[in-house]
Amino acid sequence: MTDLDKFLEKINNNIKIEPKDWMPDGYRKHLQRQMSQHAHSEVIGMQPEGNWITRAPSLRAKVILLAKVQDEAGHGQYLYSAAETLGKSRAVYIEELQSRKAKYSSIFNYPTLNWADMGAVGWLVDGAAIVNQVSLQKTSYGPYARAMVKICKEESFHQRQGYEIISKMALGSPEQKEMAQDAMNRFWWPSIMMFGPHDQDSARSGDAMKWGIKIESNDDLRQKFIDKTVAQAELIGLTIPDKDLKWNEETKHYDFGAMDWDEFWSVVNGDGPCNDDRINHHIKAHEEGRWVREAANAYAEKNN
Ligand code: FAQ
Repeated sequence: MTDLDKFLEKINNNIKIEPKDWMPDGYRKHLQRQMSQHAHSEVIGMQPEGNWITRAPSLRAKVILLAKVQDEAGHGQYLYSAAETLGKSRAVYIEELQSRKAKYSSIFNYPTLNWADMGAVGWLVDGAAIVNQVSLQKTSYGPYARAMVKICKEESFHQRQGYEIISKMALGSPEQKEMAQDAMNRFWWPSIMMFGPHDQDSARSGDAMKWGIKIESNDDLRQKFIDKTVAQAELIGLTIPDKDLKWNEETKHYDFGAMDWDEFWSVVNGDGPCNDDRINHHIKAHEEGRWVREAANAYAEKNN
């Protein structure tokens, strides 16, 4: 039995692949790319919400938002640690982010303009992230699957806090309802684009499905998210900004309109409304934290 046969046998029997196991080069590279992209998304994703911590409308709202943003930092930490088990250091992953070689989720290149956006991000963005991450709990690489379990528990709280904010506004004064609907209008399409290109255009999906990295396809996950979110919007009287959205009795799913893929690729390739701000802010924060990393390393070296 070759190394490849043994590897595929594990995948087919749902046995996790662990860091010291043999793995095909393409498997390692796919995971290095996807897991670091995922880690970068968690950390860059702190910016649009961090922007509102000092302007939260009450102490309660501030404490909740602060806890949520700190959780995202924690998710970044687990994911960088898990990604390091693939033989590449966190410093290299971060250098790839800052030099724009590595991607992070397109959604975080949109601005958060007001408090209703905190509701939309928690409800829709974390809601979409959970659908993907619940599926990734079953991914074939052990450290990634285990990181997902804790992350999913926290994401559920994030989704709830977002839905609470948006519900309060949607059911509040006419002005508040208008703000909630406006946030929904701006975040709906970018949220459903988080799942990536359609399956037939998803170049990475073939190997990822074969190797058990992806358990469900981009389109299947997107459909799951849409199906569960429509009822949540109806419950609080918000309209999903898609005139083609319609329940399909035959498929038992919602049909929905065409996404603007030109916009998607432009944002993914660096030309979204906030790409420059996000990376520049990351570089600045990273530089400001340099002394902490150096002090921690010096301490570790002294005690080795
Ligand atoms: N944004 O062939 P595929 C969160 C790229 S966590 C940017 O389909 P794949 C929590 C893709 O990388 C959100 N790039 O690729 C939170 C590939 O690039 P390449 C992050 C995208 O990997 C909430 C190319 O397009 N979650 O939000 C996007 O098989 C609030 C072709 O695409 C994850 O990262 C996109 N949306 O599938 C935090 C989940 N979509 O290789 C703070 C893990 C595609 O040409 C606040 N990742 N691309 O350079 C995945 O599940 C997968 O990587 C996909 C893409 C599904 C994102």
